Amino acid sequence: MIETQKNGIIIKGISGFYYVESENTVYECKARGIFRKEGITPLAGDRVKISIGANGKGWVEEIAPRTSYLERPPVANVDRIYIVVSAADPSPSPIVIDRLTAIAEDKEIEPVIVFNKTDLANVDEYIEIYKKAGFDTYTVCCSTGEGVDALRDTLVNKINVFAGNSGVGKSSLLNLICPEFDLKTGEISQKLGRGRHTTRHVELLKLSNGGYVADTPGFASIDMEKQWIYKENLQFAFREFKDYIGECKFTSCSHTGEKGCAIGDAVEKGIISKSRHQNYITLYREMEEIKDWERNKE
Ligand SMILES: Nc1nc2c(ncn2[C@@H]2O[C@H](COP(=O)(O)OP(=O)(O)OP(=O)(O)O)[C@@H](O)[C@H]2O)c(=O)[nH]1
Ligand SMILES: [Mg+2]
Ligand SMILES: [Zn+2]
Repeated sequence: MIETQKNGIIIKGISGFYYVESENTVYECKARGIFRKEGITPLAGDRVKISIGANGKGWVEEIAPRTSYLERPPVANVDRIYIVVSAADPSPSPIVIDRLTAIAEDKEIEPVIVFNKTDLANVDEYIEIYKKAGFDTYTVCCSTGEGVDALRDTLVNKINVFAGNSGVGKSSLLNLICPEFDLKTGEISQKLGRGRHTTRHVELLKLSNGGYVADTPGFASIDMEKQWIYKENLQFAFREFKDYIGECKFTSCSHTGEKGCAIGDAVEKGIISKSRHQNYITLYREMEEIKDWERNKE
């Protein structure tokens, strides 16, 4: 049998089939039984070696070690999470942003914050918070197309995931970035109420200038529930805390209001934003509630 070996990337997986993109061709592949035996599920984003038979169908033979992975949505080797926030309709929710930045940081994925719908309201107050925290922020407007070219340039040669509340304009933005994507937008059914998502499965879409993007379904998009962070690690998921960790009066300081807390002092001095610290406390309390057995179930 004639077999060709190729290197590629899984762009989606549907009921046991993996679609692997290699040199601009997509091959339908199955995974070798060895992966199941080893408890490995191939994911979108996996860099793989495939063999292609004479019929053009392939087998996933090898999966390269992952540099990162998200559980929900399941994507491997994500370089950046673009957290899309709309200036209005829906208005920005700092707790959603901070939850997503914390998940990203915990997984060593770079969070980037994108403010959309700038035709509807001013976002300066939020830009200030996130710039101060040390994030790259971008301002775009799908109605006017403003800022889209600059954003597109940042996606090149990377695996990027777009996340954020339903209705913030993720799909609209991706359609402007690459019109061929032709993603459905604005179909949140009024009749069925909130929470009905227009975007459903994970698929990596290839950008014409190299790189991939995944549009993820709305609401909080990246599901926190299955991506818990240990409360002890949460401090490291707030990058602006870094210089102060280890400087508190008590070595066991949780930075949630203890006396002599260096992070609390930096908040008082206005160096760290109040809103970020408040959300850190909220997330810390949530993490405290999670028992170890809950983390280990599934
Ligand atoms: N005024 C205004 N409306 C916008 C802008 N961008 C997107 N919209 C509208 O916002 C609505 C929601 O946009 P979508 O792109 O579907 O939002 P989404 O984030 O993909 O939503 P889900 O798929 O449900 O997560 C649509 O009706 C868009 O036309 C903008 O810059 N300004
Ligand atoms: Mg969408
Ligand atoms: Zn402290």
